[in-house]
Amino acid sequence: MKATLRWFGPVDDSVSLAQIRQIPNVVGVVSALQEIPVGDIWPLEAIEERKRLVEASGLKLLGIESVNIHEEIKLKGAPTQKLIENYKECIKNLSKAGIDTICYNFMPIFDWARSDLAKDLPDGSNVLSYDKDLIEGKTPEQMFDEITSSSKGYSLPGWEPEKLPVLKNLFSRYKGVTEDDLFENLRNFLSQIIPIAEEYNVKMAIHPDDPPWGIFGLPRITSTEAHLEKILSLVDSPNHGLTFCTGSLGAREDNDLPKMIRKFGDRIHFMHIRNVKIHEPGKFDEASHLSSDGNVDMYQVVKALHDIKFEGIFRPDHGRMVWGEVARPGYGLYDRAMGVTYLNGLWEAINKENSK
Ligand SMILES: [Mn+2]
Repeated sequence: MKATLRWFGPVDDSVSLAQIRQIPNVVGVVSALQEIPVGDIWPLEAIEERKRLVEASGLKLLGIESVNIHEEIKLKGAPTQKLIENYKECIKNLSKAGIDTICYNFMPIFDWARSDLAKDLPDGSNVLSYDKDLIEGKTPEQMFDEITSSSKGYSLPGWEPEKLPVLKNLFSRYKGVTEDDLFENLRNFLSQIIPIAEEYNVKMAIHPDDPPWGIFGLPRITSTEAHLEKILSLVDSPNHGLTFCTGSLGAREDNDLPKMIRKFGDRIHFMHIRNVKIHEPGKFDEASHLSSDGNVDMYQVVKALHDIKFEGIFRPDHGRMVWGEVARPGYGLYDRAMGVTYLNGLWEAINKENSK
């Protein structure tokens, strides 16, 4: 498997490509043109420029995270067809630039949610944290305000400022939209874009819900093993696969991650590897990658990846903020570098054990 880090580009990330290049075994980054409004076509020239920048550092641009899906597609609103045509053009342009993996998600309104972006831990580090009691006491607008004001000035994909004024309207439009409706709208999207992904040799990789349960009464369809199984069955194609995020899925104890990795096998195109410490259902902190620091058994996760001969890309999903680093929440250099290094060690041990 190929190790990457997520990189937010030259103006929106505290971490440089030169720093990433020095992490052992990291051969590339996944990146996105988050300055392009959701729903617009990504111009080939802009993609190639990002690629040139990455390659000049000695790294490769190994995937895109993410090409986000416009809310109108998730709602199957009037502009859906035009937006799907735009999405097809994005796939084509990314393919022309040599990109073969695209991450996306189908979460209504909020791409991810936390109650705290910098919860202090006893060791002096801080982490993103989720407490359902704190979330349930808020309005969506309050949560929007709190999350965007703790971003330390970085953009937060999925929390674009233009969403705030339309939040109420979006919520009213999702009223009455069931999980079945959302599956149907996803099927409509996939049935049109997967043939293009096949033709252009691109692997589409849907990211699970984060957290993996419903919030604010919105439907969620990417939270469990049964959900992912149903999603994969919507369109039968090797180009329709998963971003398997152990951090998102791992916030539920009923998700057996190693079992799910073995089950979904070659439909996993992209791995996000992260640990979470579950305090009780609906309450968790992000944790260091070390198995004993959280609820995800990293040895078993990497062993399952070894068993399925995983050859796709992976990245440490998020890290803690350590050693006084100032960075985008979850995306500091230090703890993610430690995470990759730990995963390198697990992989080497499992690989050598199995090649005796
Ligand atoms: Mn993830």
